[in-house]
Amino acid sequence: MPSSQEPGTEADPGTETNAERRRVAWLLGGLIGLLAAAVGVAVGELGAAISAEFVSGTPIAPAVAVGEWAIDLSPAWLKEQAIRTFGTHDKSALLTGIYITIAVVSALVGVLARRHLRIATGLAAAFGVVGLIAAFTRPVVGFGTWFPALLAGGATVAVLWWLTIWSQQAQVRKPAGDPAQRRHFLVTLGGTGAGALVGGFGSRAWLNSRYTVAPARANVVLPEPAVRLPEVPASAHPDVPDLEPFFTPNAQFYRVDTAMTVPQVDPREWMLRIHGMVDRPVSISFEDLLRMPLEEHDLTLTCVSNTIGGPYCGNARWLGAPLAPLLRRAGVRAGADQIMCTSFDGMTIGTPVEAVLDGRQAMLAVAMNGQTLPVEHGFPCRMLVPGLYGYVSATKWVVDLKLTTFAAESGFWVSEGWSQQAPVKTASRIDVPGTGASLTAGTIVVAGVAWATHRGVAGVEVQVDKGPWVTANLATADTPDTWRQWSYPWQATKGSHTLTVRCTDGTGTLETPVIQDTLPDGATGYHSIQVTVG
Ligand SMILES: Nc1nc2c(c(=O)[nH]1)N[C@H]1C(S)=C(S)[C@@H](COP(=O)(O)O)O[C@H]1N2
Ligand SMILES: [Mo]
Repeated sequence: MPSSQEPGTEADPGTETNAERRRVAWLLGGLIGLLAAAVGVAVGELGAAISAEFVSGTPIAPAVAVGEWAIDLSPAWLKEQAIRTFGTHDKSALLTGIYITIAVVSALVGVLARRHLRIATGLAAAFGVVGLIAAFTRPVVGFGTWFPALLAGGATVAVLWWLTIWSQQAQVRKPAGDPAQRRHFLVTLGGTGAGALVGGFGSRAWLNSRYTVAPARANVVLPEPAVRLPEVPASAHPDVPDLEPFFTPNAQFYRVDTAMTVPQVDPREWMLRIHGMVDRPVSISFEDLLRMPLEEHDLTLTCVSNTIGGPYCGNARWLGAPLAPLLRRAGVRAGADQIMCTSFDGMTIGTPVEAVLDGRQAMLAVAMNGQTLPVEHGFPCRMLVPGLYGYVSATKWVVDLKLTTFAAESGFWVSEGWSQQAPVKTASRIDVPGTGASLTAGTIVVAGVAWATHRGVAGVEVQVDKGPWVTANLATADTPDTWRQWSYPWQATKGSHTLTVRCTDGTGTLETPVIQDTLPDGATGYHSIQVTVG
């Protein structure tokens, strides 16, 4: 093989040009880098599965740890943008982004390794260290957090080193190489790739089968409620095609949280501690909780990140233990105005003490729409306080309630720039027809929902174009803590039209037309849709 070739000269059969060599280096280097990273990711999954199988704790694959760390580090506007762009899929989008980044960077590192092996392996090791640091920033650090990262970093470095050296030393390259060695090398590359795929996905499946509370959840026997609510009358839901049901099915209920993987909290190990500025700290187990008189309560939950007309609002019949008696049992000391709620996954949410003690149905919920709380909605227990946005009231996987003051500390979202106090703002939404719909002239039933949680909805009005506001038909109210559905038979004439909705809350206050962004305490402004009538 010639050691150099004049650029542009015709290559003899059996030799290669610089350009060709460079292409091989890029291809082979990139491939080796990718393979090394794939093995690293797979081994990380394997490490997480091993710790789930043999060591208790919270196993976490390194890429997931990096994702969670990225969520922690990203500013409020970015999280907000992610929720807006990807909605409930924001976590999978982030994880996809992380994997793409790993792929691109590792391919480049593989190319670099052909000339500067030490620097490249150093970079690969640095990546492992990032995973390790991410692991140690997790709220719950144990074997299952650092072990997978260590394993992943080590495997990446080893595979990069091994394959790079082999591909350079052995006679594997055409045309001069030895066909047997080349075959062996290619088979090894293919085997490594296949091994990483099978090992990675296999470990993920193993992890998912080990690290799951689904069986424990299925075993929960919900007790007979001390307070059972009558069925909501059918008239709470206007019978309009495509209008969502009065109660949002659990599977359709919006989900907003920072958890990359849904926390798996074993109800047998779950404990809720109530402490801080109290006379008698209280600890209750899940069994204790189920033995308390549980009450049903209908409540609409809304996210502060919900934009005008947005989907982050759901209504459910919850079952849970009233929180106020528990706080009284603990004896809240004078001056304590905030409950700092902490979840199993380290989320902190500051809830006003006053809201819990003023008579509203604040609860520790264990069931949702007649089913044991779904894992993604906080199993085994979540908090709910009517009238407040989720980020200041609805801690999922809650394990700790510390009585403190707003002056002394802030919860996660508040330290990100959201308001300390956040009552749900009055809002209304047109759900049918959808915006942009093409309709036929005649009677068109317009319908939607309106909420002013804990104040109730007293009226809904619809406006066509710049016309007068006309009263819509309100469906039967459930409680002031739930949304209210409405409908309006519109005599539609041909042309393009704008339909706008507004509502009046139970105190007689009209929804504000002032347009405000979600940050810092919830969006306002009227929801409008555009339709074409032909
Ligand atoms: N542990 C935990 N609880 C949490 C959150 C979170 O990120 N982590 N997000 C809160 C927010 S912002 C909202 S709006 C509600 C959403 O509850 P859902 O996902 O059951 O609809 O949960 C709240 N509780
Ligand atoms: Mo939220």
